[in-house]
Amino acid sequence: MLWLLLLLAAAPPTKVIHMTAERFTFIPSQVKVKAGTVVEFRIHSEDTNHGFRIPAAGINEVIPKRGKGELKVVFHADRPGRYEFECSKPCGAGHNMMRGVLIVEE
Ligand SMILES: [Cu+2]
Repeated sequence: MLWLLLLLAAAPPTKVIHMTAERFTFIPSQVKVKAGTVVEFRIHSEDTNHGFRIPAAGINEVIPKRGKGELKVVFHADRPGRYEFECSKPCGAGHNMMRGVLIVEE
């Protein structure tokens, strides 16, 4: 049993972020975590397909349209900084404004 406790103690903290995507916004559009956190985004759409891209992290995934489940993306937020994210699937007139930021604090 001791090894299990040690394993749990060593595991980095995970933070689940539930996010909604809809024309033309992410809710929440600003997320703050502490450096060293494993961030697990769970994103569902309220309308059409959207994309979820974090260019600085090389992440680019599709958020399925409403009713078709959610996107799960895991990001190891090891380094402090601002990580902009954006919709990467053309979704209408406001597509280019559909963005947000993950702030990783020291
Ligand atoms: Cu879009």
